[in-house]
Amino acid sequence: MDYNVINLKTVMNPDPKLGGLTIAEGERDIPFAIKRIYCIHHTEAEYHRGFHAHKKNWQLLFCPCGEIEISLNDGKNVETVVLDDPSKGIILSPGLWRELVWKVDNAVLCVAASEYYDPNEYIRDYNEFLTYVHN
Ligand code: T46
Repeated sequence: MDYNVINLKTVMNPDPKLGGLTIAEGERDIPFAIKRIYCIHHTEAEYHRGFHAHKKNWQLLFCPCGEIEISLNDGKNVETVVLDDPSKGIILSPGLWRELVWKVDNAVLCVAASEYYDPNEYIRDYNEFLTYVHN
């Protein structure tokens, strides 16, 4: 399936009370130039988001705080990746149906995207997605 789990450079402060800093550079750590970033926050545990695919948009997803399960579907197979560490990122190519499950309250999802927001670039109907990937 067309995704990659990557290790994001993370610098922990020598004083653990000061925490860490995680870095992703466009066209270096990730295979595209970043046009947009967003984050999803204040979501309660066991709630699901997503239920769509993108036609053009590449994305880096990572979870700096908490745990989020990402279920990916390419129209043939379903695979699940758990983001549970700030330094664990996932690069998603276009054409993957995704469902995201918040495993704990207030987990944060950070996303870097290759495209500006365009609602017409989303496929939000599952049958339309299957037709799209099988043609
Ligand atoms: C994705 C997953 C991981 C905007 O106005 N601009 C934006 O750039 C985005 C991303 C969203 N929105 C609006 C559209 C909706 O009214 O924010 C609202 C929530 O978006 P959505 O229902 O698409 O949220 P999720 O969590 O289902 O999906 C989002 C991204 O849209 C999507 O690209 O892969 O996060």
